[in-house]
Amino acid sequence: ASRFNALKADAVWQKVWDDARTFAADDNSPKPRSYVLEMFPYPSGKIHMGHVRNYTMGDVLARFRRMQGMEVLHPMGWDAFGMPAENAAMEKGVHPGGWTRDNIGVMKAQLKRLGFALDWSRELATCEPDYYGHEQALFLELFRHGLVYRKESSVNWDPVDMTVLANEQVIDGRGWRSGALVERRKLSQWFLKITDFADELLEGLSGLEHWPDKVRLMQENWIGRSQGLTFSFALSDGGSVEVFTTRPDTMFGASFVAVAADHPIAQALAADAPAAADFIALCKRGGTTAAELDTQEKLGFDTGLTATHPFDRTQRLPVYIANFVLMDYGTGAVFGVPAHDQRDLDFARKYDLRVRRVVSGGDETDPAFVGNTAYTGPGTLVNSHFLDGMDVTDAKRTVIQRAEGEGWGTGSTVFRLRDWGVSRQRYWGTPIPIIHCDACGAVPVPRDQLPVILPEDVSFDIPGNPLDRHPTWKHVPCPTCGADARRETDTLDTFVDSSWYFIRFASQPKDKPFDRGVAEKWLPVAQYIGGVEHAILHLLYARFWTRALRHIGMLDVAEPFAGLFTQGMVTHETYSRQVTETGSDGVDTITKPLWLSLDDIEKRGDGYIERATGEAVTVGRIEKMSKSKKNTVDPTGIVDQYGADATRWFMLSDSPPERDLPWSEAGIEGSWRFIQRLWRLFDGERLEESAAKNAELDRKLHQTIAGIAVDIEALAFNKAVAKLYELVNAIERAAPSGSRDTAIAALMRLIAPMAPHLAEEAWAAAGNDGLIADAAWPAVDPALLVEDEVTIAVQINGKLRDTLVMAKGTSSEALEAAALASDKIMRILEGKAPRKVIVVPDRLVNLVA
Ligand code: ANZ
Ligand code: ZN
Repeated sequence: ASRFNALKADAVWQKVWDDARTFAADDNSPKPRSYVLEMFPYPSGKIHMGHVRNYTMGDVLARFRRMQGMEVLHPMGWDAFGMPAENAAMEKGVHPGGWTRDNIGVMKAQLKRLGFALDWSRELATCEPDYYGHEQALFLELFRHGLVYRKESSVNWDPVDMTVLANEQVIDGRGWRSGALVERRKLSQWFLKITDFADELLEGLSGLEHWPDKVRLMQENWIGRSQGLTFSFALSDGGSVEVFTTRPDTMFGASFVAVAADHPIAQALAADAPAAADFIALCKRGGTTAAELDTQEKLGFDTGLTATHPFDRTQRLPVYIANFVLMDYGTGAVFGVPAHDQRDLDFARKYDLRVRRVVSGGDETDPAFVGNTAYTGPGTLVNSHFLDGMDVTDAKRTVIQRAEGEGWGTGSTVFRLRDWGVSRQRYWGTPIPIIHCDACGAVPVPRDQLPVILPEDVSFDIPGNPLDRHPTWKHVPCPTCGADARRETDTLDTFVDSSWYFIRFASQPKDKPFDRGVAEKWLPVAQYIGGVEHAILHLLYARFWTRALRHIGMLDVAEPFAGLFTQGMVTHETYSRQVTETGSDGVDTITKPLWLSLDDIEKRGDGYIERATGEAVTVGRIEKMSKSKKNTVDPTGIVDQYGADATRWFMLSDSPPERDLPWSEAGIEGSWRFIQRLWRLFDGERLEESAAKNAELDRKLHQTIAGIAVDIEALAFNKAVAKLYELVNAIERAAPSGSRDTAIAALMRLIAPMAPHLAEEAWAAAGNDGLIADAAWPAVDPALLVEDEVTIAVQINGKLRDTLVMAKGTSSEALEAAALASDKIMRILEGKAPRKVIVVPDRLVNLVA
């Protein structure tokens, strides 16, 4: 048999598929539809192994469903706006557009080289006007329906680079490029009303049964619905302060009230008390995220005010400004119950405030005692007057009812979710289609003036947003009154681009964002595959966008992704050499690893040495492939060496797809050898028209056909691959027969989703017409799925003593004889005959001794 020339076959079949438009999806096909989608890539330069793994998984499912007779939509495009392009512009002096489009060219060729079954006719790039122009139209539709608004909001401002920084560009409070201390600045920005959909987005999660539980939980926590009570305390100065609590049951344990540094009460106090102003400034220096607030030391400033307890007018609680209260959650003010909230307890210990336990867990030695751990569990109310003896749930309900009855509070729901700020002070993004007029305010760009095209003649030689200083672009007449007006120079968050691309893939008319009828034929996406890093924001925004379009009557789809799968990462060993450097003080020396790439090292004995220096190399942990650790393996080199099919095969074979896949040379070589083994089977001698049967092999084949269909649907590719190995072993062991020929012919189709080039080559060589990509998945003969062997339990007096593997349908007499002949049974019976024998055919033999 000859050798499979993968490189040649790859090129041949990729061209055939391209020319025949084999994988173009037909909107009007009468077949059942399936939309298979992987998260589209950011065109960063070259594809990496993570892409290869992600797209291989989707590809196997897409090809398999086609063979199952479905019309499959499997598109690809580019999430092409974003900061790296601007960084490249600043660092290398290239234009973001040129850089991006060059990268797309390279990466597209790389994807094609892997033979993915993609409908390239639907390719889109979010940086092109024929995509973002429609996005602008959608933005204005949302605006028209009141789902877009403008408000002041703070941003990270780099005073040296004079630019707004994204959160990930702020490192330890400093600008990533300039190293300057970052300031907070207020800017007027655009927001999308995602909070209007908070309830829907939360409730929708329960219907997403084909999503990983952990992703649903992350979304649930992000939305963060809390139910409780909102009410006001009367203050000693005649004013009042409104608080939100999820624990109205703990009311009698309250020992203070605290407001956020931005709260109007704090601000008013700061106006004439410098000490208060200093404290507020101190609070603002720290981080402001909930996570940062949780870990900081709890600090407070006593305002001198007191608050009257609503149930006990004689009780006066001190009012503090506190650094752990957030202004934009609830009402920006709380009452503190140290015994039952850890932050409150830390605070009370520091400022020596009363700690009174009001919920008893029932098992504490001293019910009144509170150590340094707050009790947050369930229990019974104590020290709480009319609430005493109730459990927490009843007490909550009782307090809310009483507050509502007496008119001083209301049961309320609060969400952690904030509205989505979409303004970015960046060049490389979708221009926000708004014109600012001094007389008319913010005016939408009229529909016939869309798209608002991003000017290409910009420079990056000075800091700031190039759109702001472009000589002409922003100066336009007001669409309403004709006066001189200015374009909005902010662009949209790139998460907007990825919030609807799957709709545009399904339908891309020229004159509108999508054709509703066509999009609804394809949507929702049957299977979405991508990285878990998108589990929260991207998926939440896409879900919101889809629901918003439904709300305004543009598309009747509730959830965009019916199935979701988050794949594991591709990992690799790391290599390094220790280097010693003088520390920043110029005196101390520090040792740190210098990371080395596979190209920097070579094998020497059991280990490696660095090529350049000959020094010994430390083999480090297996980690996610990353540029910083230099442990990446470039897919291009691998495909050129081993071919597309071996590369794909390795991506599917070794690890469950949700787990990390350690890259190894031995692994890819093993895959390559297996591809060659398959080829030898396909290319070998075959009996002509032989009638000879091999019942065992027939059964193995049909079990494999049925089994891997289930595995592929469950995305358990490694299991499917394991079954294929078994089948191949069985075929190789089998003597020539008609059954063997049939199994080999079927095997071509079974491997076609995973190793499509080899499959096409073998299919053609075997004289078949058409493409194997269009062939039907082999039919299963249900009769052959039935197991022919059964395990028989052998019991003595009802106790399991041995098991026997017997042919199915073995007679009762034969089972009894086999049981009595078992060594174990003979030993236990010590040569005596049983008093009675009970046989349940195909199940068990019970001997009564
Ligand atoms: C009294 C109380 C007693 C509370 C107790 C908790 C435990 P979740 O569940 O996360 O919604 N809180 C309310 N607004 C806040 C704000 N702006 N900044 C910081 N904390 C705030 O948390 C709700 C609880 O967090 C509320 O219930 C409030 O403290 C606090 F044993 O009220 B609680
Ligand atoms: Zn105007």
